[in-house]
Amino acid sequence: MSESRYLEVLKQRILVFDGAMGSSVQALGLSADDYGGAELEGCIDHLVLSRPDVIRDLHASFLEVGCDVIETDSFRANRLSVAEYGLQERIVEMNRAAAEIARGVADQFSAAGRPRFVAGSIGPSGYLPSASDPTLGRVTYDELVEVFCEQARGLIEGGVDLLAIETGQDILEMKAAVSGVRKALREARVQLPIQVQPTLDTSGRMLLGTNIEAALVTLEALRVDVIGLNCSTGPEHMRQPIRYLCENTSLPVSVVPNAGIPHNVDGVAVYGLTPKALADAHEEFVTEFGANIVGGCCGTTPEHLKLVVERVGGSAPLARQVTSAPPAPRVSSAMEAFDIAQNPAPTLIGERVNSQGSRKVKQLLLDDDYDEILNVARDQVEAGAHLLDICTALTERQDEAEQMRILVKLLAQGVPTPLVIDTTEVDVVEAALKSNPGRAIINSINLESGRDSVLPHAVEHGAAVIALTIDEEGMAKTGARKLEIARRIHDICVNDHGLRPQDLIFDDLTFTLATGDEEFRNSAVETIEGIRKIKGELPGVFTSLGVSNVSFGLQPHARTVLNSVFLHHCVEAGLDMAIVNAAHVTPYAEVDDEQRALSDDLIFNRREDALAAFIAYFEEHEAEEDEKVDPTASMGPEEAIHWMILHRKKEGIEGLVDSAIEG
Ligand code: THG
Repeated sequence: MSESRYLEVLKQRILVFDGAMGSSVQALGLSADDYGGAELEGCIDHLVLSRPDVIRDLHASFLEVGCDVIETDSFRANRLSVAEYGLQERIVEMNRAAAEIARGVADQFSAAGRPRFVAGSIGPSGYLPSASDPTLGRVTYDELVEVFCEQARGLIEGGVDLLAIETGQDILEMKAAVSGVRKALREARVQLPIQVQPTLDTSGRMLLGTNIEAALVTLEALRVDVIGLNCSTGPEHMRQPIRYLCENTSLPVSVVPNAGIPHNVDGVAVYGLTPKALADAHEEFVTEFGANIVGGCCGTTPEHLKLVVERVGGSAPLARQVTSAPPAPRVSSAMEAFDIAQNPAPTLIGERVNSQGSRKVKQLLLDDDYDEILNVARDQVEAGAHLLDICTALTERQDEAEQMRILVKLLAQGVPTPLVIDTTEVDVVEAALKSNPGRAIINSINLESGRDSVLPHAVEHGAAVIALTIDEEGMAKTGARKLEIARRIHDICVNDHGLRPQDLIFDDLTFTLATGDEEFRNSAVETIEGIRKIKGELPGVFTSLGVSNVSFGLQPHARTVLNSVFLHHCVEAGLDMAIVNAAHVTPYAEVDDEQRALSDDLIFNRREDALAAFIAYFEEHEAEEDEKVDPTASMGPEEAIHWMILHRKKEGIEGLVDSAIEG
């Protein structure tokens, strides 16, 4: 199907949206009868049925001053928002009517070479799915998808040119809205652009704390067509975030501010921004930053838009810097965005919040002690984890998906870190993605399982995917086989599912070197070689590794040393990310020459007796290490407290303070 007219025109010229619907209607002082009776008074979305002429005139007033796009009177026409008026069974009818009215007026004003467009307005539900407050969070993601699908169905039937999901306050709800709109488009067998506009308060964050970087990453990953900001503030507070968007996305950017922040005068919201001030701001956004769409939200009148049209309407968009240098691929939490590949490498993925990798977390999950799991997560973040791997699989219980849902929701509010969803079950992946207000990483798929069931969810939610080099024959053991499998997975993901190379993270796995078995002695070398080949042959993809697998079965201190040296070589070969116990990563610089040499011999399989020599060294030095681990053992209480304060050992200090008090 050919690209939409709207997106085509956007390449040529700046488009001007209309001004306020809500505040314009309020200014008319309509009666209860106009709304269709006392019980419907104030329901602006119902006017499309009771007073279509009023809405038609409002649309015309903006088209007359030269606006290119009018928005349907349907902002709150979803079944949750209009339930208070008992209108929940008339959603499709209302939205269809809203779209037909706007379509009719827009067509009257359209001329050859000067199309006028209709944007189907979709506002928030009034519920906040990410909120911790259960009264606000009482709607599920799946319900929201249906709510917005139903609204979009009416708008599409009425003939809109695009869907505008606007005034977004909760990024998870915006995700659900995009999914709902997509579903309605699929069902109607049409392709229309989706424009998304979160709302930032004066602090630059969405209501639940999402900053503009995270909002961009999360929404762009959903493959929306236009991204921008509307409502809440005047243009002044939008300057920095709009500049950010223009510098960091190649999508068209829209900016639709209020006529300033309203003051309350005798119970009425008064918007003070003058038409000139709005036009000045938009001129800057268009000519300095490269915004593509401008318009007005609450408080903006035809006078405002008339001046905006005169100033910027129809002008050619700026060629933005970003189009020549696409920004680094990122993931996001509910709060912030992070580069997938941190510089310096590697990106650290905290491994502890894992029922299968930590006895403690396993017990906490068995006990449903989520608050304590949150503490484990916070410790990982404090220790330097950029991302958190989370796993809730337990053989003792059958509710992995439900525990995952609860945990994701808790972590989204409790840590600023994007999440890595570690599971082999597709329903668990789904539960996680539907409760995560960010762009997550799915861990993992392989050629044996997961790919065809999990990948559609990755696409739907814009998630990145860790792919293990495992096929029908099992785990690849040589660098060449690891590359061969990675190539197959790459082709399936990119060609069959439409993922981009940058959405793929290959984990070429390693076995432990602790057994000394002939069969596994080259495991580490082959893994390093696999990383080098994958990075060399598959441009744009990332690599990750569960590093501590290499040392399973060795003593703790020996493990941290071997992990550190192995990680060093992997990063040199091109490893981007590592799943580690963030609190126990020993910097390579702290590993001495003798330990490096012993580790290298083992990793690169250079000596027949490499494992024996490595183990012997650490057995010999274990006694010393014990002392190193607790130098306070030989100190008096005061000296010990002093040492601990110097070395920032919090638990130790608390313990000692307690015993000092008792003593
Ligand atoms: N690749 C990918 N995902 C993975 C792995 C991988 N997920 C799981 C695992 N491997 C990475 N996570 C861990 C978690 C814990 C440990 C190792 C890897 C670990 N646990 C201690 C042990 O077994 O000795 C247990 C300590 C305790 O109980 O507290 O070492 O490779 N994509």
